[in-house]
Amino acid sequence: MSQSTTKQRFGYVALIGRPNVGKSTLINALVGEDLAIVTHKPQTTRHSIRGWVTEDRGQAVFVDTPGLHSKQSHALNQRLNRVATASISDVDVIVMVVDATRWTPDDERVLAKLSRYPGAKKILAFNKIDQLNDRAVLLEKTKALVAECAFDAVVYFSAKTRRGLDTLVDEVFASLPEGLPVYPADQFTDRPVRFLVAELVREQLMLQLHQEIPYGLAVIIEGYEDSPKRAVISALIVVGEDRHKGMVIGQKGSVLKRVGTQARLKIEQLIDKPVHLELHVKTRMGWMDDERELDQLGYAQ
Ligand SMILES: Nc1nc2c(ncn2[C@@H]2O[C@H](COP(=O)(O)OP(=O)(O)OP(=O)(O)O)[C@@H](O)[C@H]2O)c(=O)[nH]1
Ligand SMILES: [Mg+2]
Repeated sequence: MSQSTTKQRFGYVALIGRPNVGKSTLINALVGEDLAIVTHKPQTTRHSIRGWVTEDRGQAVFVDTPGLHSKQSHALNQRLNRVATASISDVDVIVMVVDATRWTPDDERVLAKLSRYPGAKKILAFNKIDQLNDRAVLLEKTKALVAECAFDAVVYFSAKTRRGLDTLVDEVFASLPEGLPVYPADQFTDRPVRFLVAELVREQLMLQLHQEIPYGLAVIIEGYEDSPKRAVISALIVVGEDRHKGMVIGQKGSVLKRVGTQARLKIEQLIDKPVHLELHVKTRMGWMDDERELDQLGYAQ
């Protein structure tokens, strides 16, 4: 069949899985942009984020989701699970992302959800094969999982090294219905720059703060003045307890300074111009359990 008569495909593809399996790393690798923040800590992602890939054969709109987890210690965590579950309810393809080196009870819970979506094609996607030692164990696991759930395809890849990614993309396009692209080919996400900027600040906070502190932080952009030469951005870091404020600021402001510098460099890469970034810290007591605060901070219900 010639190119012109080949029907294009279009559809939505949710990436779901427990925290830390590499969903955000995967969407970035697929889209070819740093769209979703990535850290080595679980529960990094807090929003569903769409990023699309446009090719001659059509357009696949990937949806990154928060990691589904059983420890719902705060109202925020419950919202994150709801966001992830809502993201899979109306898609054409569900990609269940799994860490090829480790299966956990949280993976089991994600698997149990899949049967509720009989209308979607399902792909079992083993990530992190660059870290895999024992192929035999993985093949056994694959057999057991395929027996348990009717997957349409199984793929093995590394989002980090990109090995095997083409096969995943082929399987995704093969599973999409016919249709024409809906989103502009010269864009890659429907999230505004302000959102991506706030996330880049939160990424640095997640990386540079320890124990429970990064989980109790949120970032909002309070000011964004854009001119052709530079952007002046003011971001507010919200902490849920007064004692966290000093830790975020650090001795003589050292932590905040490091966070600001690293985040600024990444924001400059994103918007391709010099950035002046101001960071402020404010306590909003118990925001993680306050439904109104969660609304105001932009967390979906
Ligand atoms: N070795 C290796 N590490 C990977 C790979 N993919 C992701 N990682 C690492 O796994 C960690 C978690 O990656 P994320 O992409 O943030 O995982 P996530 O599933 O989005 O996590 P949540 O947002 O918390 O649900 C990071 O340290 C990544 O660098 C891979 O293919 N190989
Ligand atoms: Mg993530």
